[in-house]
Amino acid sequence: MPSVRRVSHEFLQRQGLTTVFGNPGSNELPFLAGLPEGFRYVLGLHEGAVVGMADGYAQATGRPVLVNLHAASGSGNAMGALTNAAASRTPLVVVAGQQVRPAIGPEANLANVDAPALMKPLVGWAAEPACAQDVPRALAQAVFEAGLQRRPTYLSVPYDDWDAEADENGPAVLDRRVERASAPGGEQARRLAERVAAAERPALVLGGDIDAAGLFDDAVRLAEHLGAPVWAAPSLFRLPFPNRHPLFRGVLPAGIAPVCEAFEGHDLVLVLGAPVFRYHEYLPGRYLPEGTRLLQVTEDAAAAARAPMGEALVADPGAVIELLVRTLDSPGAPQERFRPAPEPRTAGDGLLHPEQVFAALRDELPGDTAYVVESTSTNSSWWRQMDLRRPGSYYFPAAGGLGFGLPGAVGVAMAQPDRPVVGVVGDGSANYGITALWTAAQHRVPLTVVLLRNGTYGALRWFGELLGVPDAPGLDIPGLDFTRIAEGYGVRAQQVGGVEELRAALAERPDHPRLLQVDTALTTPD
Ligand code: TZD
Ligand code: CA
Repeated sequence: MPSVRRVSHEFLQRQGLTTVFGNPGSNELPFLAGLPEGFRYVLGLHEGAVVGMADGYAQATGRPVLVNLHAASGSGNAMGALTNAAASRTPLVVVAGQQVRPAIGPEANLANVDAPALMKPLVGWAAEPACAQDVPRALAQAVFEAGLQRRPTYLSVPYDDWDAEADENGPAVLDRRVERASAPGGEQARRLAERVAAAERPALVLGGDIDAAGLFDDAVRLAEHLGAPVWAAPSLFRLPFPNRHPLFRGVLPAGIAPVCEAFEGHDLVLVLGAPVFRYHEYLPGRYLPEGTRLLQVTEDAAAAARAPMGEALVADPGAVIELLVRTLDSPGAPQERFRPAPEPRTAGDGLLHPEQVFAALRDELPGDTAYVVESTSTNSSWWRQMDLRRPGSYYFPAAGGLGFGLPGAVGVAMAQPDRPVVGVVGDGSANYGITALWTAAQHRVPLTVVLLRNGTYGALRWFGELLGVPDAPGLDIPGLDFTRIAEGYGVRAQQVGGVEELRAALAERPDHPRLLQVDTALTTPD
């Protein structure tokens, strides 16, 4: 019989999980022994960066990705990054090493005492196989659960298991295939179409899942077919709709009262591919205006179950879009043109306004550029200036956990080598995932990082005002020079002065990573 390791490696190969993002320790080495031809191990120097890179890579490829972490300490370091992967529904398969079986109970050094429990709230499924012979099957389950649930999964494997002989049924996992189809049934489809057809002023709310599922263009078809206004769901992590499209109304504000206000006058709100809703600021009020009904269509059964209002249908939003376009009449709404961006605002004191930076990105970079954004106080400036019309154009840390921006940009760029990728990262955010620069340099990833340096945690200054805390300590971050930090990790860097210098730099297309540091004025997120 082949070893547990051999069967497991072959399973991963057959499933196409051959790019591994990891940071190993002693417990993990036996899994990595004799990795077959075709595997690629992408080393990250900190587990937060490892998971952030894997998250970006998995989102951009749309496929499950293997992550290799070290026991409890490595898994613990990855927790913050996993909050984002859980919220963006990224299928990461985390395989962590464990001490040998006899050493776990006595808590030898590097034993992960209750490994599944450590990770449970953040992953959709976590396990440590009960015996070595169950490892290949459990690994298969980790991969399939990640794909079906669209959530990270976690498998802890005692390192003496890999050398064990597989039992005769072990190789049975090699031929497994697990798929899901979830079009609404006949009666559900009829009711849904009737509800939407009967609405006099329907509105659409689209979540990040729409872009993740490759439904960006389908969403445009549906909106134009219905002539309905479109919002992006609150706490947006991927853009589901062209942001300058005449039907686009922007990202919903992440508070109960303002969301209710936005829906005023609409009798039906159809939410596709989003939880209802990921609010942020606590701004209490009614969930919905009088006379507004809400209907949520999502593949995420947990999101349907936990929503505090409305009806929900757990189904593939793609199948529902298709159904509505096919069965409903179009009012034939006249098509206006895409809205132009306004003149960018300017700032004094030799600083650039973030709007000037974003206008430069918009004008100088190709229309299919993918942006990974982690700059929190510049949110409104971003949407005022950008013009994103393509699928997969925008990624943001889905749970607001900083440390996704730089690693996520590296992962997206590795997944899409032919597409320009730009990380737009604040001087605060950059520190949480800074080690990803090293991986970018080692793999010569052609990534541009635009580092916005305003010397402070800008969004927290704004939040402080909102919460009546104008005098909180620990908000300023002077004395950081990311050109020198980047150079230390092997990434070429440049301090950029004015708009013209920025535009000239952006017009270049180097085949290696680079960082452009821009000193910017402080703005507010809304
Ligand atoms: N730690 C982690 C892991 N995630 C967080 N979200 C925070 C801390 C808190 N936080 C925010 O929510 S925004 C922010 C922090 C520290 C400031 C980010 O600063 P920045 O961007 O320089 O990247 P702005 O544009 O100056 O706000
Ligand atoms: Ca900042």
